[in-house]
Amino acid sequence: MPSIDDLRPTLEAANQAHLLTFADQLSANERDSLLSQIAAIDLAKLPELIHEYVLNKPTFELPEGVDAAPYYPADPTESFKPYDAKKYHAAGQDLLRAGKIACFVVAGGQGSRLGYEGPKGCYPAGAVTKKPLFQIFAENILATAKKYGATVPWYIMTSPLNHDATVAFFNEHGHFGLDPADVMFFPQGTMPSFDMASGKILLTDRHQLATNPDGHGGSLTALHTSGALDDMARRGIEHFSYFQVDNATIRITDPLFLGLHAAAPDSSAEISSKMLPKAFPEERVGLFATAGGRTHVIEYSDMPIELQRETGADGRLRFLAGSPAIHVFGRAFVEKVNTDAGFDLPYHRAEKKIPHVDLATGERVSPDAPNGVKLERFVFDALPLAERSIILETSRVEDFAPIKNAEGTDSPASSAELQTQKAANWLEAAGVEIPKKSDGTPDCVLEISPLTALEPGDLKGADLPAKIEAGKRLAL
Ligand code: UD2
Repeated sequence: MPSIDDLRPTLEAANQAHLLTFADQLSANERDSLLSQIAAIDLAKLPELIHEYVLNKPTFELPEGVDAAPYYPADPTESFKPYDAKKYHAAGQDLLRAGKIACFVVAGGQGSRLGYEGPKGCYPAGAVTKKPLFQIFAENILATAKKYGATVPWYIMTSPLNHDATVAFFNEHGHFGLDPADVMFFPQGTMPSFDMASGKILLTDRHQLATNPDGHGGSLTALHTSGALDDMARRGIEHFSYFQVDNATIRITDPLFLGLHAAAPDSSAEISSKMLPKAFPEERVGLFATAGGRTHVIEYSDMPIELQRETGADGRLRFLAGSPAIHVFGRAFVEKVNTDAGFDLPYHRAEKKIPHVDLATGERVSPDAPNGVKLERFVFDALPLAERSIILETSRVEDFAPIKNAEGTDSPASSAELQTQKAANWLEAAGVEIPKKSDGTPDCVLEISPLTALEPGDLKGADLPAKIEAGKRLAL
């Protein structure tokens, strides 16, 4: 552990000596804790980082020659990119059967928009059962393992803020029936949070630096440093499915997606993505694009609105492909980027209200306007590192029912409606009569556990009612 005298000159050079303001008043334990937090920061890189991202707002330049990214349509007979869906579905199933697929959820986010205190994965999300998101995912993985007769390990990225609570939740619930040996938790990295005006790192307590999780892009580093990639290699895992903790209907192990990722001629099996067609031009989603032969996700706020409104000859939006943050990664790719000297994803800047200690008075301040800057990395910034990356179209009902906000779009209520619609489609296809409201949506609340069916075909032979009564709540 470095001493205060060791650290002071380095801190002064980085304009961060204020972190020692209260050092003389701390207990020995508090001082040790402060010093180890400071020692964990790359002080040499700090001044440049602060200049570029905190004191200035980096300007985004649209990559030269930017164009809409091609994608595999949900309907494999579409004339613009027809493909043999059966073949790729079978290729994905072969990978599952051979035990070469793992699952990876990023669950380190703070979830403040939802106003829920605990880890977001503990949120009661099932439309009927209110089972937690983590249980829905666990059932998905259990059902996949059973269907394909293979072990499907699950890697869960937490953050230092919710790690213990997440692990305790799994322990309390017996890992939802999964073998604990096949579930690995690891916390992501953090970044210091900065004062917006001065670029100084904020203190949340006299001995405590303000920090924030380093973004889902930090997962690519954390997979390496935690030993998760080594664990995958030991198990013979070749690819892993990447998903966000807020998505209640994600098809975690979609054989078609896995098969296209691993075997399509225009895929280098490094990173693949699913896309959702934008509902309207101004929809706030990241957009898939190509430039210089590589795939990118460009944030809606960085994409000129004229381009977002442009339509093609068929009348559809030119930049149609929005990102629901569903990917498959090749393990070898993530290993490779971690050993490349130049692997350095850009930072994104967010202005936030950050409670902190006033350096002059030692009092805690809770600002009512943004006073600080948090820096995060985004996982999709790794897309251009992949040589050839494919995109598969999916649908909101089948694959995307996120819970992000307390009300309105992407809320528990909208997620429950999507879960119901998905279940209704599957049941209808199996011959069950579904009651409808005047707008055509189901007049009932439905939820199908992944243990009952992972895909519509799994309902064949299940014990199903002939008809569902209006207003009924039914979990299968
Ligand atoms: C993300 C995407 C958006 C769209 C949407 C789909 C960004 C910037 N935007 O928006 O384009 O694809 O998702 O749902 O990504 N997380 C961590 N650690 C962190 C930060 C986030 O694990 O440090 C996880 C978080 O737990 C969640 C996911 O990443 O599972 C998304 O995080 P978010 O809620 O900040 O992103 P969101 O919904 O604004």
